[in-house]
Amino acid sequence: MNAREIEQAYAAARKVYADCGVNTETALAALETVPLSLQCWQGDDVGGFELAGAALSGGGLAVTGNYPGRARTPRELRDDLEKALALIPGRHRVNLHSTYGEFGGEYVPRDSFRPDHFRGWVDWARERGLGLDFNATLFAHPLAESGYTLSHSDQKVRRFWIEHVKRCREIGAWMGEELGTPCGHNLWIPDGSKDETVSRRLRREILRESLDEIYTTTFPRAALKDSVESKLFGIGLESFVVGSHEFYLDWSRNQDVMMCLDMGHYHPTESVAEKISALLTFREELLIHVSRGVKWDSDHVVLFNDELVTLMQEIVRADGLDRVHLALDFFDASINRVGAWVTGARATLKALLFALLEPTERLREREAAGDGFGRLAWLEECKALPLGAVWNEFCSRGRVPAGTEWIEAIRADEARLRERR
Ligand code: RNT
Ligand code: ZN
Repeated sequence: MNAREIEQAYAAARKVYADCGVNTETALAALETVPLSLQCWQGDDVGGFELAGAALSGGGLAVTGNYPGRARTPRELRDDLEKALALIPGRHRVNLHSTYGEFGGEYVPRDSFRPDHFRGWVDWARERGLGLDFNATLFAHPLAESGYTLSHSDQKVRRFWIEHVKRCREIGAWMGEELGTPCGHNLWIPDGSKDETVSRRLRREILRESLDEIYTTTFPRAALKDSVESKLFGIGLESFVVGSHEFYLDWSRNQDVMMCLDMGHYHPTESVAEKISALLTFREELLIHVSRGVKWDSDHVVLFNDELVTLMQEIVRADGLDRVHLALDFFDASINRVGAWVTGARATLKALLFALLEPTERLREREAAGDGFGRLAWLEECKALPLGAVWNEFCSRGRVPAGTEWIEAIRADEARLRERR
């Protein structure tokens, strides 16, 4: 598709939307302001660069597949991120786990991580105008093996993890200050158990104490934005997860800490989209981990499907675009990893554009008039409006490939990845 074809198709689409009362220029302008946070861990199967760490183990997460080309060094990972970002329209952020520091060939225990271990990332991000987000890492570690970290009953183990999270929040705040854009620090812990657990209340009391201690330290909001992420179950954590939705919802109510809702962390028929308006009634901000659950997996590459579209509609309809942060969270080692990033990120932005192009005012009028049929019929008509033409225009303005060209760009990059062993 050449520039002229994109332009012509867009001009026609603009008219179709205008006839429905939608201004495509307003939608494009809004979409441009939305950053996605790209998860570094898609590039190396949640491996990280800790000497002892290497591969992900336990902790309720599982990465499957052995497609060639896994990034093995920070340099390779940054190269791959750049390749991905060059195919995603808009200005975005990079989300790091603490185990992705540059530790100079030395084993640094997690309770001793420091900002200078992340100097290389910050310099890189600054040069490219990217914001950074950050995550404490409480899995893939001998002290997480028992299945408990911040809710561990052994005081020594618990201290280790409390200290780790404290250091990660400090590092995050430092990143936010260095880059002049608040760093989102998200906390997810794998605590829980495969089978019937009797002392559930005890575990939750311990977790509460740990959190209370960690979050007494506060940082300027311009530097750090905290969030806590709940989960229903994980692999090997089928019966009990300490940090459940209700637990964090209640705990964070009186804290300056956002809820993080991961789209793969709820009952399969439970809608994360439906929670947006409830949470925005009481909270200033939220974090969404954009993911796709497939049966018992919660981390498939995101696609433009009903869950994603409904989520975006709820954010837009609730006027929550600047209060809901979007971070991608999936990892697939069975396909080209750069391709996975780009597929998920483009799907997310395209779903958001779909929501921004909704004739919401018309729908609200129908609704207010009690015209249920009219509302349904209009919702149905929206599905066949020329989204693709507006999307291509967005890509073209953002100087990234429109149409299917990005697929060829991923293929052309295969040889570079295959050299890695
Ligand atoms: C795990 C959570 C968490 C992780 C990342 C790697 O179930 O979704 O967000 O995916 O921290
Ligand atoms: Zn998540």
